[in-house]
This record gives sequence, C-alpha cells and structure tokens, in this order.
Amino acid sequence: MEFNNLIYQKQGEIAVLSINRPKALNALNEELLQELNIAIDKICVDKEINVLILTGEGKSFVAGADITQMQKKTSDEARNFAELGMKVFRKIELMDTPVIAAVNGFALGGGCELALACDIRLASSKAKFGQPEVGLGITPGFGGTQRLPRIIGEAKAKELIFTGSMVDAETAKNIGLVNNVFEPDTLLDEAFKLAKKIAANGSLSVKYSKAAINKGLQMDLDSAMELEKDLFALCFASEQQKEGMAAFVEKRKPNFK
Ligand code: CO8
Repeated sequence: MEFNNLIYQKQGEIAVLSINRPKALNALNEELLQELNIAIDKICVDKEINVLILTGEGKSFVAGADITQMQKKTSDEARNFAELGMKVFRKIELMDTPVIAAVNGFALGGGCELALACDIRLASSKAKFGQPEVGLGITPGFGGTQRLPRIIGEAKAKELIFTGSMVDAETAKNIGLVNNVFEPDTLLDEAFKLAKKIAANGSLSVKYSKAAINKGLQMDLDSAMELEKDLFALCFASEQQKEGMAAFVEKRKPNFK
C-alpha cells in the first residue's frame, strides 16, 4: 500500500501503520484521515493480519488535527471534518483485529483521541498526552469527551480536558491512559513482543474477545452476558477451539491456523 502520509509494513501476522507527516508533527489533515480510512479498510480484509500496531514517524505520534486546515472552517465544514475523524477512529475501535498504539511522542488533541480508539496503548518515556482543544477555543471533536472519561474516569478526564494540560508518559500510566511505558528506542520492539504474544493465541478467540468487550461495554450487563455466551458458543464451531484444547490434553503447544 502506497500513501503520501502513511507508511505501511507487514511482517507476517503483524501490520505496522506509521503516521508519516513529521514536518507538521503528524497533524491530521483530511488527506491523511482519508488515507487512514483506506488503509484500515485494506487491513480489515487481509485475513493474514492478526494484530495492527499504530505509531508515528519522528518526534510525534500525532500532534492533533491540523490547526492550519481547521482555522478557516465554518461550523458545517467543522462538523464534516469531525465526522470524518470519528468515522475512521470508530472503524479502528471496532475492527476485528486488535490494535496497539505505540505512542512515540506527542499525542495531543486528535492524536490522543486516535490512541484512545486503539485497544492497548504503549508509550515511549518521551510521549506526552493531552487534550489542548479548549486553549484553541474548541472542544475535542474526534471522540475525546466520550472515550477519555470511559478509559480514565470522569474526574481525571474533566481535569485534562478543562485545563488542556499535557501529561508525561509516567503520569499517563498512573491514570490508566497507557498500559506501559518503555525507553524510546525499545518501544517498537516491545509493541512487537506484545503483538506476537497476542498473535500466538487463537486469532478467532482474540477477535471475539475484542468484540465482546467493545460491544458489551455499550450494553446493560444482562445483554452483554448474552453476547459473551453467543461468542463463547461460536468458538466451539471453530478449528481453533479443537486445536487449542487438543494441544492442552496432548501436552503440546497449539498450532493455530
Ligand atoms: N496542526 C498543524 N500544524 C502543527 C500542529 C497541528 N496540530 N502541531 C504542530 N504543527 C506544526 C507546527 O506549526 C510547526 O510547523 P512549522 O515548522 O511550519 O512552523 C511544526 O509542526 C513543528 O511544531 P513546533 O515548532 O510547534 O514544535 P515544538 O516542538 O516547538 O512544539 C507542540 C510541539 C507542543 C506539539 C506544538 O507543536 C503544539 O502545541 N502543537 C499543537 C497541539 C494541539 O493544540 N493539538 C490539538 C489540535 S486540535 C485537535 O486535535 C482537535 C481534534 C478534533 C477536531 C474536530 C474537527 C472539527
């Protein structure tokens, strides 16, 4: 896949998509979001891919939506732009494949919101997180007011959004915004290690688990339990369940196809 603002690489079951607009600290403009949309669509139909790693080129993960492009927008144009970002981020959140954000630097505004749409966030010790929108006279617009409180809790999310303050990677870990922090030069290796660990499991059961968590969190508990039951039962129609349990009984490693 060739793009102006993205670098795509595939290593076996693991795909890496790197946001590549380093001169503007990987700020998200419309072209970049459209490319991201296309890339995610292609990854979704590639049955070989079991984990996606999302990262950024240079010193930034994503420093937000492109302020120069947003500056002159009317309300209608801003709504369309928000809709595009929300659509792409929701696609990332709901895609079958688990997505790891390897946050290498600034994750601000739309960049923090992109990381929030991923399943797992790993950060470089140099990463900085924040929702600085109120300082620009706008609210978060790619899902930040909704995903941030769901992930770190209402009070902390309000503090971050109302103040527009940046937090460093360790603080982000302490408040539950990132899963783990690594030295900058080991971040991608650690993301690969995690991706391989996930990919070594039954891919179908990982995908069903993602669906059960993401969809279940939007339901009442009883409906969510029904969903879990359905997906659990569906596993038993798969070769992977047969192989996984046979391997346990035969005291060997499973060979999932
Ligand atoms: N948009 C456009 N250009 C940017 C952005 C951005 N978000 N961030 C950085 N750049 C550009 C700079 O303008 C600069 O360009 P140039 O070299 O041509 O002057 C280049 O990247 C390098 O940036 P700096 O020189 O500023 O680098 P520093 O290391 O000094 O500072 C910072 C790094 C602190 C990250 C600083 O660049 C900064 O504060 N950036 C803006 C961060 C921000 O406010 N992000 C939130 C944007 S709003 C948003 O994301 C809303 C999402 C929802 C949209 C809904 C649709 C309506």
